Amino acid sequence: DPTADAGDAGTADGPDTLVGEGVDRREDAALLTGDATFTDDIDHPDLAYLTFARSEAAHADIEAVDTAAAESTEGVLAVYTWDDIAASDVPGVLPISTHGLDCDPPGHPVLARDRVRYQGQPIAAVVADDRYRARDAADAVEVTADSRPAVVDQREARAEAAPTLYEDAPDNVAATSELGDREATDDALADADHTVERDLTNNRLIPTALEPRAAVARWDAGDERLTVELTSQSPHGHRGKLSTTLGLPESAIRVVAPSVGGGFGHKGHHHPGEAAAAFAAMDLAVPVKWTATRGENYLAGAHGRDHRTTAELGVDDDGTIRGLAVETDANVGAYGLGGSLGMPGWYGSLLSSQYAIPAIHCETRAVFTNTAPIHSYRGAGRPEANYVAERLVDAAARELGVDPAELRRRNQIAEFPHETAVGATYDSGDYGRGLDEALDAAGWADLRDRPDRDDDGRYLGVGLACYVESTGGGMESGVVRAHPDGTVTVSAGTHSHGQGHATTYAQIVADELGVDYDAIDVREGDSDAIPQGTGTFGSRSTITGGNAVAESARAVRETARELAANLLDAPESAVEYRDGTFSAPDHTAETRAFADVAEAAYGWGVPEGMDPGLEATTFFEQDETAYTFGTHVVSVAVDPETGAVDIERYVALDDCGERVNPTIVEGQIEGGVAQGIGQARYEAAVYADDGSLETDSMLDYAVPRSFHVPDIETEATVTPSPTNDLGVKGIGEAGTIAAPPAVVNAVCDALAPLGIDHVDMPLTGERVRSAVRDARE
Ligand code: MCN
Repeated sequence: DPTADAGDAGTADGPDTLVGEGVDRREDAALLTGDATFTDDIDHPDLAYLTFARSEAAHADIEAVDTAAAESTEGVLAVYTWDDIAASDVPGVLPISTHGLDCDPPGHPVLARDRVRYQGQPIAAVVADDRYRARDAADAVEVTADSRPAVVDQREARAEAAPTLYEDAPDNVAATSELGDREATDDALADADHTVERDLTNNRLIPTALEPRAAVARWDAGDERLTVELTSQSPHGHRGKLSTTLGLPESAIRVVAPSVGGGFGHKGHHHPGEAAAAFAAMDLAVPVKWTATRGENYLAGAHGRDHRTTAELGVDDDGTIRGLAVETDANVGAYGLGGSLGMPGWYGSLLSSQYAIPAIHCETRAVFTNTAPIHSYRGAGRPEANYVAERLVDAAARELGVDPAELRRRNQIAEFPHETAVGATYDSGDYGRGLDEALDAAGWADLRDRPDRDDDGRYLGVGLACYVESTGGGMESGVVRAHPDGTVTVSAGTHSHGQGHATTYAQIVADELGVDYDAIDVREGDSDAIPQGTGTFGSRSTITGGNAVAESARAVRETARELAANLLDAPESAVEYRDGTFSAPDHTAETRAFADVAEAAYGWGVPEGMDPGLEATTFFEQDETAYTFGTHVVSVAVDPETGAVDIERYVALDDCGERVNPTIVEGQIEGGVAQGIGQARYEAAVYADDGSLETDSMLDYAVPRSFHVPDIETEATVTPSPTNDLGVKGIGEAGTIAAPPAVVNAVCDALAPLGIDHVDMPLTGERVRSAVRDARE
């Protein structure tokens, strides 16, 4: 029974707690039996369907858009181009944060104005009474365009002769940023006994959520209110962005996120589809649904990663790391979405990984290319940074001929808080213990002692990666409301799209409020019902949302105690609360259940001077970042003839502070590791030179299947975070951060006898085989 009763809650004044228990996820039954409602399941009377006519060219000037044939297709209600938006009072441009940019690029227009900059950019929107008729009509839109040369690689885009996307960014650089101290790093590298350098590619990824992006928009002309149901990680964030794009006040917009089939970062952003559906619903006064196909999601949804980096690490004979110099060109695609153009600027803040590196310098350029916009994909900057640090540390170990675990141990940070050379202040950790326990669990010494090859001639290797992940950040709301019958509704501005907040928030509130777990209902995803929210990304929900609901629960408990004192006719200080019951044994034999107090709170039991009601709202602001950490160890066997990589064992040790629900934590790690293995071994978005996306379907873009992912052995240490009362750190992205370097380090270790010191991700059979062939030549 996946919704097995979690049992009685702990009590506020008592010792039992649900936090720390692996309570079964209460959301799974609906998700697994098909009872959950996803956006594309939503139906309304007179529902119409919107589809885009998209640009085939990656870079072109639009001369004419002929919509006549599309308009005369049966069932078509409207065909829109930019001219229709321009003729309305809707701004029609997705907001972009220009803070810190070297240029002033325009935001992404909902429909292309006079120029397209990536393949798949929407040019016209067709609305019809049926989704297939809409598709047929979209195919009938005739676009006349004058092609421009395209550029897809960020380093080529910086060359003088490269095509330019924006006139005020002639070198295609949107922003250049620096972290750390260049001079100190140059000196440290010059003084170091050894330096190692690597050119690294962090491959471009496409988020593959089960449900592509989708939206259903309704306009109530009487109320002048817009309701948009959509696939969102941040309903209030989407409301704010729709408000800017549509020129409507936020009070006129309600955003509802029903069940969302995975987010992985790309459902935090505003894309043209949601705004176009809203524009059409307001214009036509009918509900309008837009659902991206898988191919459209691949072509024009925000992609992730795509860094090209040159990095140099200095290390002394005794293994002391002296400095790290990093230069990165980050592809940001053709348009900024929200703050995406600034993202490459902070990626370097995790380059110190777990090590006390006295000097680090990182220069990053955010570069426009004729490719789909790039934003965050699970990990968002942290996997890129950790990959650089952990590949370079491995390279240094090889240069010195020392055990890579030993080199790491010699440099691990041991005292906290610790400020790194790139400005991150690590809150707490026990890095040495994490490393040792991971190595023990994996049997590191035995794995290192294996012969180079097994009986089948496969090369054997073992690798590890340590990591540090910044988690949390910003404000989050949490409301706890007790109803007159003693049941409780908890709501938060975060949004669960697979993470299990309905379970973990209920565990937290059950403990803090001392009511039964089953009496607690958790709500997220409705901007009308929840005061304000930031959303779910950056592994922030447990820290911010969790502490917000915890604080509200404590406030409700204290209000209930005050009410109980009145009902029991006892001083508040004499009131005890145990097993959901208030008593004052020194004053009366009477008791009051939490439900009695809740009922009294709404009328007859409220003493003079107290307001009726039993609820509290907290806006929790996290001032300091909490840093999750861990060590992942991987052993592999590599077939030199086929290039096949067999991951024999994968051991993940992670420390996310206090664990609210260790089972959910393990699930999050396993999901993240699967995606990290996807990046390391299979996934890469590939563009042809003319800007056509070659990997525009799941036939060409290789997401790992379950049989590609080994059993992941999870281990944990628990180092509470001093940054918040619950002592928690986030865990939602850890696996995607640790897995890529751990896998690549293991494969490079296996191939070391051939003299191979690096193979770029993804480590497909073809790439590995070519590396072996080149090495043998
Ligand atoms: N948890 C816990 N104890 C902790 C930390 C977390 O019990 N110390 C639990 C939480 O209570 C929550 C889950 O683990 O139920 C994840 O919590 P947290 O680390 O706070 O991360 P968020 O809930 O903010 O989730 C965001 C993170 C991100 S950024 C991406 S991307 C991601 C991810 O989570 N996308 C996911 N995990 C995903 N899982 C699924 N199934 N689908 C996605 O799209």
